[in-house]
Amino acid sequence: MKLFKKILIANRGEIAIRIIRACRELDIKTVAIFSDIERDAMHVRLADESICIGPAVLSSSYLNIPAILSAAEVTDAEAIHPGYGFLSENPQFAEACATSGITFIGPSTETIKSGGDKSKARQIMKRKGVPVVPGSDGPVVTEEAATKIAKKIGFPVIFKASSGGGGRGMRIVHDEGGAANAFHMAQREALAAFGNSELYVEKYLNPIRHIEVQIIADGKGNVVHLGERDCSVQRRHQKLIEEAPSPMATEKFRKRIGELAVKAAKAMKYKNAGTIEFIVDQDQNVYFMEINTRVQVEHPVTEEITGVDIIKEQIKIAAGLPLSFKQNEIKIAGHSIECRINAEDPEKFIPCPGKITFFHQPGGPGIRVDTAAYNGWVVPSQYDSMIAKLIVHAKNREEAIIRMKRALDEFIIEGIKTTISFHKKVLNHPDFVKGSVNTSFIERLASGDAGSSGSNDDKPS
Ligand code: MV4
Repeated sequence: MKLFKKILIANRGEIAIRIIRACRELDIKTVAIFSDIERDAMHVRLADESICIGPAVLSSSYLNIPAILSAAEVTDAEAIHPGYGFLSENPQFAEACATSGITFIGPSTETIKSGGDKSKARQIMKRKGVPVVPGSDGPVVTEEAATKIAKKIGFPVIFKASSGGGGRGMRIVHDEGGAANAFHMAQREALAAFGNSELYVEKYLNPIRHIEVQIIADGKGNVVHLGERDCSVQRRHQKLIEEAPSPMATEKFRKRIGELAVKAAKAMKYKNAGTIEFIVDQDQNVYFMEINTRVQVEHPVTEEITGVDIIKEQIKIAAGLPLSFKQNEIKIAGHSIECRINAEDPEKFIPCPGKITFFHQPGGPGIRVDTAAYNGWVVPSQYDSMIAKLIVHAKNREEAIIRMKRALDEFIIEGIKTTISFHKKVLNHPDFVKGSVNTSFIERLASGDAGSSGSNDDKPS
């Protein structure tokens, strides 16, 4: 029995190719969509069919809901996989698919909506017994109310946009004197970025690790977690390196955070694949931060250590199949690391689009490269600068680091600048080697200060 005859992929780049690969192995035909400037893109070549849906500008192409639905209709696609970014967490898109009789491969419109409202998601978790950082109960409307809560929980606090994410519409406040200004700055930024100025308040925790748990749910009551990923190595809210398992996690910790993630998923009536993001402080307290209602860039590290094909599972669940595994069948094997290779200046992280004049990707044991790049491809300036994900798998963290360094040495990309040399530096850094990283690691590295202060040792001093 075929799950679907044909799926349209509402995305581009490496994730479009990742989805095409899953479809091929499930004997499902694929439709690629592309913008005017992406006629020569690899996802277009690898799909069974392709449709140009408009000019390069996002609102006319990869964010153009009517054009994408028309493309699905004319090609007789029964389902749409949104990938990550673009329309993947847009409740109007999920709803429009349903109205057109097309299966949206992801959670329900309601779940996407609740996940997008960070203040509401926080309230749901609190009510269902998933720990949240001390803070406001729901949105805070006035600067006076925000200051009152801040004084109650104690400074520093952080004002966050309810529609936020990615660090925009966020302000850290160190004392009462700074509260009013920060409140209005955050409001203004949130309104400009998301069209919604609503804020909520949390105690600001630092240093922290960003640890997230992959969950998968079939909508029939089965919710399974696939362990945690440590995404603490990031710069200005852009993740650079992800790994699984977390170097700080014991079996006991994994069970604890995994059970919290399952509880969080159940609280959202979750269906399909999703990620529960947590903040973990130095005493290993775990707090719910956000839920991501899409497949994530870093899903491969979880696939490598669990053997679960997350994209295939998403498609099977969307087709109405129950999960084919139980929690006790999920075993963590070895260690996996992902380096995001961006077309950027490795020191200033400024995008560096242009023609790739030579391209050779690493291979051999334990190496996976998810990319849409090829020799002669022109990296467009209109889209994000990530051009490859280099993923390694080895039997433990030490060997995974050795393998990643070997793979980075083998990776040859000429004609544009990339972040390969940056990754080599991080992989040689004593704090990274120790697994002693937190979300300030890269900023401290850039200031020449990493390793000297504020490092998260995970042991009491
Ligand atoms: C926090 C926090 C400390 N305390 N919340 C940044 C992005 C947004 N999704 C939430 N973020 C944070 N929320 C409290 N109560 C610190 C951050 C944060 C961060 C979180 C994850 C990964 C990297 C980060 C970098 C800076 C700040």
